Amino acid sequence: MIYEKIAAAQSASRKLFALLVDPDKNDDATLIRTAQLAQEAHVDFLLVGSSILLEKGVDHCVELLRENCSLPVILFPGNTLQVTPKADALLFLSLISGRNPDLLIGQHVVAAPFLRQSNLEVLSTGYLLIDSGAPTSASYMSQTLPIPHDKDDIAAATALAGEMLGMKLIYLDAGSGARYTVRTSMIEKVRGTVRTPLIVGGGIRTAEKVIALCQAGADIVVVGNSIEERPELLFELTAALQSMNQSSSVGN
Ligand code: 1GP
Repeated sequence: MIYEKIAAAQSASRKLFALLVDPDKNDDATLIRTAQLAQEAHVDFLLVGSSILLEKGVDHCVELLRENCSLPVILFPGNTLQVTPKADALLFLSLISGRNPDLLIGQHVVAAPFLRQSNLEVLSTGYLLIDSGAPTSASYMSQTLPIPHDKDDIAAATALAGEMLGMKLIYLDAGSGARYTVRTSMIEKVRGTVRTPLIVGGGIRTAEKVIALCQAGADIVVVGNSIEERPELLFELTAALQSMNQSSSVGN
């Protein structure tokens, strides 16, 4: 089960890398190549989803990824149309930084009976959008205000409420293509407040940033845009994470 893998990695202080794949931004050839690169780079998970899809659904994308690598595929759906039983798991996102009831519980009610019939592992996730210097697709599409980037205490209290509500993962997201990542001080504050595994994404472009976010307390880093722009960067980022994991396991 994917959650067990995440929890075990967290207990062992082993950081995980998730590659975000946007079905609209990839044709079949790129998807196949991405799956192969992800496997070669020892990515831990593939996330599939987008704030909005104009061209394609997730079904075909998930199928192609699964045919071309053995990595677990987790849905990161922008809406209920982006759910397919062909993936391994789904981030069942509740947008707890916002006050849009549809994204706190409404869409979940629509999706729950379908999810029950599928074999998808449902990963209950408290999802926090963090301001990153400019409006993002996620904040616009959700019609919610992100948490101001320097309000560490609000992020921590929100994450704590999510944990108290029983959410198993907390995701701090600056939004795809964010100008700035989530600040390390915010990650530290949230890490010091909740015990759940912490996913951090949005605007990650360098190995130094991957390391800084993990050292601040991220358990899983999610990267999408920068790898679409420069696929070979994947090896730099995963190598940085793996060498950090090695040195922390030697230190233990
Ligand atoms: C967005 O956290 C993800 O939801 C990834 O962001 O595409 O900026 O890497 P990027």
